[in-house]
Amino acid sequence: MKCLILRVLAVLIAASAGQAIAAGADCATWGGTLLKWPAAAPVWEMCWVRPSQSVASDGSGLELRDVHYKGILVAKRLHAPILFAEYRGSSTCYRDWKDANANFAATPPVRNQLGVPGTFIATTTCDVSNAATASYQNCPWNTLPGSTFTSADCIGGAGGVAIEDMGDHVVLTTQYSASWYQYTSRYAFWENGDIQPEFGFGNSNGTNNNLTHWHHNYWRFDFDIDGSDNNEIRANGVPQSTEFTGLRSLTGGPGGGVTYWDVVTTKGGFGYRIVSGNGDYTPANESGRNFHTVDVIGSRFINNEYADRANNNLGDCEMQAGNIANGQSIADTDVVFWYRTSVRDANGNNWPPNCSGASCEPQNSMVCKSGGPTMTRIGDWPIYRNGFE
Ligand SMILES: [Cu+2]
Repeated sequence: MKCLILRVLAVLIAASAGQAIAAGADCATWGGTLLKWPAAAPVWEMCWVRPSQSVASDGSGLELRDVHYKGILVAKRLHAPILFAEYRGSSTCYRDWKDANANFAATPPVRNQLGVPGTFIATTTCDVSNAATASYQNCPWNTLPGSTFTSADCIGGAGGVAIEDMGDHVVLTTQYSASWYQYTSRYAFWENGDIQPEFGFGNSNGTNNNLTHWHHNYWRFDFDIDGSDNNEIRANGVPQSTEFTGLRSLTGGPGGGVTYWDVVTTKGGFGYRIVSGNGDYTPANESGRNFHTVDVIGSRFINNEYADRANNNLGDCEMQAGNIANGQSIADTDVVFWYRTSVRDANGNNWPPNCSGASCEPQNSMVCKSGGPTMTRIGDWPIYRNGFE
């Protein structure tokens, strides 16, 4: 009873102070399947959506909606609606689709439900692809040396999402295909509030791995810290007032290149810091084709603006960031942060440019590469509301 009185009191105080009242994920409104983790005393709540059901033109991969941490809204939507492959020394390039569920390995207790994984953790084509030139085809990757996977370990033709309770964090994993490419999308949500998105760029049969090429994934992080209004984006701590594009810097800092971005609520100053991962430093426009020239975009939220283009035509190979960052105010409003992770797959004889023999990067095109930022809580979060003391 005492606890209930305290809780009612806390809600009344929060309401009178004009603060949002703590809440959980509302999947009846947002769609998707409710995940509460840990099951007994949840700190994370969200609605998850498999690639085939995701929003945006030709999908947006693994999509998470109405994400809450300890009763406070973190994000309206986390997803990856823009995806490309581009090739060196050829006119070929693709804007890929993101809505074709694909097969990967996951133990039955974690298939499309929260569970403890047991004998192995969710494993994708990217996860097993560690050889320079080998193609392992599809789960259970019968040509993988030493593999113990069997077809019963594979999640099945309809695909889905593995949701693994790892004790101090929960991991959501899925795989989707665009022809021979097999993309891993994975998120870890930690007890302390950290979020780690990971994107892996796999290939099932080796097609086009004789060409040095790049893959680009653009996440769309629609943060809504403690509500959709009154948010702002800071670059190296500096609030941004207008939509922007930017480049990441490994060695920058105050006055120099941007090494981190924050999305915070101006009412309370708390939010998330986004720091690039080690795998994310493939430079913008490394191919020289001028298709991918920015690492991040800060934009104002616009309903149904999920990409730089309204369609997803396979041949539209240029990321037109200026269609998203086109001069609108982003001060103290509903904002979206876009983040590119790219990798390079080298064929062994033409990278870097003008290389020959031993001066070329050895072939690594079938070694699956992955990357992604780390997002950590910053500021003074009101995590004591609504019984989360
Ligand atoms: Cu590749």
